[in-house]
Amino acid sequence: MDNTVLYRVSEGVATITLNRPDVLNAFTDAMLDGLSDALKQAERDAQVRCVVITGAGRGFSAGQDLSDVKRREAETGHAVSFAEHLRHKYNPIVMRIRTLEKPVIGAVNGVAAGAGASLALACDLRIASDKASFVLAFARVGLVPDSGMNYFLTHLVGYARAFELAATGGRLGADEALRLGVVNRVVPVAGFADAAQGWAGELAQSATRAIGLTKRAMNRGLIASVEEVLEYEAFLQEIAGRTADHQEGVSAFLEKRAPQFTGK
Ligand code: LHQ
Repeated sequence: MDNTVLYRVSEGVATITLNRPDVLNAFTDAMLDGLSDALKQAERDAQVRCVVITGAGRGFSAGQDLSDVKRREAETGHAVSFAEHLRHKYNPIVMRIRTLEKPVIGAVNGVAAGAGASLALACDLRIASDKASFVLAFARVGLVPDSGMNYFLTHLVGYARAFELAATGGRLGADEALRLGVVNRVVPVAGFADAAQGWAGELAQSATRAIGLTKRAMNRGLIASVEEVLEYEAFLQEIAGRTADHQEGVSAFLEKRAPQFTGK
């Protein structure tokens, strides 16, 4: 992993920091590989019970590094296949975030544009600084939204609002994002990192196995029929019901004390 993506684990929380602050953490191939590796590491490490993705400096991520595309085209003498680039680099990252059985928080410290905004929306939860914004930059450069944006934004805000944002390439500020339900929380930029870590810390102390299963259940819920969801819930509850955390949760309730969850 090169230093364009930083990875740190502390008290059950893996923090992945996109680290090309001079260009608002725009993505190069190496950085996308680094992000993918970091997510794999967080997935494998049983100590990790919550993941935070954030950006260094004043941006979250400005999406694809557009100069990098131009540079590669100049070097090779032929056009980069965007379809292949998405299939091989961005899409697997989005799927990894969605299938990772641990909560993933997008800690949107500043502007999130293009595929950077898609990445933030792929996370399960979002906390934004009051300086953050979402820019659906795709239309501004003559492209369609990608990296899951057409799925995530339409589900979050409905078709008409999503379409308007995409078609105009407009900027959605933090407060408006909160009002529309695009982010869960907005906090002042001064205490932002601590607020994000605090929230992640709470999740990392909870019954994280059940939360991972909840993520599976809700992702299925977005696309399945009521009947299928009911059956899937029964299947997952069988698993959750056999966890140590379920036993601990019930014991703590009956003994009128706070539960001590281990994520097992
Ligand atoms: C950048 C970038 C950037 C390079 C800021 N690249 N340098 C997927 C697969 C395949 C192909 C194509 O695309 C995709 C998906 C996508 O992500 S398409 C969308 C790509 N992203 C954009 O079009 C966003 C471009 N950036 C912007 O519109 C602005 O920079 C935003 C609105 C994000 C922020 O504006 P400001 O706060 O005014 O900052 P700035 O524009 O001054 O940027 C700061 C620096 O970062 C600047 O460099 P400089 O040397 O002048 O200081 C920018 O050139 C650089 N930068 N985004 N994507």
